[in-house]
Amino acid sequence: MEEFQEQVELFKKSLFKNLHQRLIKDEINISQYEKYMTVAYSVVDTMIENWMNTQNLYAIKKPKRVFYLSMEYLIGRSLSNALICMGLYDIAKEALLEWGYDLEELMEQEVDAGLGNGGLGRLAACFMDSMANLGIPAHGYGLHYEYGMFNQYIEGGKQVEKPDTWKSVPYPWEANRFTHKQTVHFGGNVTRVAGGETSPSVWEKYDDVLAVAKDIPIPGFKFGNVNVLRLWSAQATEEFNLADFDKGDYIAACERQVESENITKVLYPNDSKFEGKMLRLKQEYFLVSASINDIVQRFLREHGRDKLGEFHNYVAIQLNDTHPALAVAELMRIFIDVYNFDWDKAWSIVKKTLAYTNHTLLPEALEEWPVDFVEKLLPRHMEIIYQINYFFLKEVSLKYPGDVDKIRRMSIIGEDGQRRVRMANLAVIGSHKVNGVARLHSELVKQVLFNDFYEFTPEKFINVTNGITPRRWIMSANKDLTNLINEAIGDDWTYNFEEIKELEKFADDKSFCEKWAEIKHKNKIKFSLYLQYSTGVPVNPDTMYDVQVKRIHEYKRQLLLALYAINRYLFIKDNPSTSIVPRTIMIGGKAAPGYKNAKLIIYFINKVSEMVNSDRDMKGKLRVLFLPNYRVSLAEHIMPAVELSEQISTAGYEASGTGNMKMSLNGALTIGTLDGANVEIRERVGEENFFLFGSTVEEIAELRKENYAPKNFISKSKALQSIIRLIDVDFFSQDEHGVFDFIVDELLNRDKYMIAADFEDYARAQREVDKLYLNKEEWTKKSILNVARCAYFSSDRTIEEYNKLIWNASPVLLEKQNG
Ligand code: 26Q
Repeated sequence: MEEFQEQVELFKKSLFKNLHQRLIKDEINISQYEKYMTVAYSVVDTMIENWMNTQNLYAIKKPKRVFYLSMEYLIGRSLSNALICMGLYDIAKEALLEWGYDLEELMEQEVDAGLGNGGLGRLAACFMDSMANLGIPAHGYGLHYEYGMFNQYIEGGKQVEKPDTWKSVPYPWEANRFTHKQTVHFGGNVTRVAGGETSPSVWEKYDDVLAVAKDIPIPGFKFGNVNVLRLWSAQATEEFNLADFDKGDYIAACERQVESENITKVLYPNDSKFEGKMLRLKQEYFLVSASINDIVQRFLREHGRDKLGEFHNYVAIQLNDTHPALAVAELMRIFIDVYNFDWDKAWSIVKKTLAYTNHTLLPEALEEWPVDFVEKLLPRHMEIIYQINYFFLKEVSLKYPGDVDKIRRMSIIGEDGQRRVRMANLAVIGSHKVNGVARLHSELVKQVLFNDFYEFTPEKFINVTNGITPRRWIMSANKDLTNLINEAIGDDWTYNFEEIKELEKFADDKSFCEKWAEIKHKNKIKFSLYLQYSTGVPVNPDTMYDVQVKRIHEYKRQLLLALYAINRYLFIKDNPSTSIVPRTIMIGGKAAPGYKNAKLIIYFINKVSEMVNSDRDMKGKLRVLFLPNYRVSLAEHIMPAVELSEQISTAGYEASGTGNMKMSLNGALTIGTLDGANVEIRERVGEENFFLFGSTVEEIAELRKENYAPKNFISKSKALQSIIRLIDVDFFSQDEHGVFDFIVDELLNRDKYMIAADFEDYARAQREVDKLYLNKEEWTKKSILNVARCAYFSSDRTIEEYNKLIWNASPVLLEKQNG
């Protein structure tokens, strides 16, 4: 206790020091944001020593290092997580209290670092956390977008995008590494020095852009390790400015400066469709070139030029989807043109260094860059890609002589129509391991997406099921549940998450169950207060919280939930005196700005919401809400309050999903299809603790083969007929005749994602949900079992698997800090 009070005093000192010296303020007239910054700086101060010690330790030990390359990191806020990792949460809370401030209130001041779209970006952030937690010598590389994921507003029911100005206030969590710069080349031309196709070339007359490092510290919890996420920011070079300015054309020089700095201006906001914009290609190469050069330079510093042939023994590079796939060509270029390795030697090192994670089966999301784009921007890389392809296809045709179709399919260059560079083929060919992100997904990767490659090199293809970090998603987001778990089973689970299984013993403990249910209810109240204050919308915590939050996409079938909401609406209308489990259906998520159908779905949900919520017959029985601006910080508020987790994608389309894990680990029950990681969640929690519905992957394939006609299913469903009729007669769009025609037409005539085929079974599963909800004890028991049995979905487990199956790095631990 005394020690605690001492630490509180120390923290207070640190607060005052930072307030004075960094914010240059005294205690009068401090804004809320300045108070938050004062706390943040004080926490950063405590991390700096571990940060430097960790990096120095790595430099001394010279271990194999892991480099994670990703175009996206959806970090969200950092304060709460950092306090927990540094063991400072209660200390800071008390210090602030004595100063007269509320920590939780100040935490709300922090902006989200929203440098990602959705699942893939959030996964990268969870992985950074777990790598630090496990003491793996790892570095993240990404881009420092000036504008991250847009802010979503709903105006007249429609999505409106506003820029995310997260950099308009000082951001305390990054260090400006202005001496750590890399120069990235674009354009120019290539001349061969001597020799054949595999010998070095000289790339010249290119334009240069500087990549300046901004480093974000990533603290672990179990040990004191602090790893670094390095984000590159584009800056014009001085030399090239000078040349231009000397010519006397000041404006032209400024324009070129602005153009090069545009590279890291904005995150592309689409997460499920490839958009072949030149600026995006520039971004991808900018990340790749700056990072790979940084990695090679660090290697040379640490191991020397003589060891370069053993590069792969000290460096593992993980490609987060194909977005950084140019790393294959960039590494080859460096080994061949700069260090004069012969082709075969270089190629063998590159393959042993790189590994690639696939996150999607959607054909429209696969990156295929027009050859003339790549040629223009990266002439030397295009040459190398041709050469890689030439050797690879030679091998393929040795194994399958005369199989021209196979060779056409496996080529890096797509020849139909405009010639394109298939980044997925490049990534597969240049990697020693390729993984999917859930068991089912990895099977489909092998059997469908990359079947030719799988048959060619089966040992290359593996599964590593996704996970989420329990630090942010339980310990930080759900502090009351964390305390209850600690009371019951101690805090071992916070260091070794498998220990959460010990909770299972308490699933039949009546008093524990009551406390568990109480906390869920408290979390529901908290969320309703948060919503009330942030959006002005009241929610009744005595209704079931039925939630679907994720990016809006047709395959995720938010429309299925909206149709089901109408179904409940109609039931209540028709049976006004029948009692029904009261529900609040909440749907949240952003639509890519150019994705018309997704935007229409948002509008539709909002119109249904208007109709339902204004109907007095629905009072206390049904509310439908669209939650605006779903993002990491909102996710942290809602996860602890969810009771029913909607994971209802068409089987075979959701690679994994990670929101499903977040909800389950916060005690929600899942209603879901056999898609992505749902399959594994259900397997682990037990089928009796999961509401399964819908067609399987095989059944979906069968339906497609037989020319799926939604009308065959609609004709058998009175409910669907009534719902569609209501939409068709403009019930939800009375002053806008026909706005939802597209939805009606899609449902009746195409129904690409087979909503009609799954609707009745979904309604059946929802009846099971209602039935169970009436039995509060049973529901609570299942909720506890969901948490107790989901240890597998910790990203610590995921990272351990990546390390065992792909990286083979050894942890280098700073002295134990917690536990
Ligand atoms: C590509 C080229 C040009 C512009 C944008 C893109 C682009 C950007 C982001 C393409 C895809 C993405 C993001 C994909 C994504 O988030 N996939 C999700 O990854 C999660 C983590 O593995 C899975 O859980 C989800 O199932 C999957 O949809």
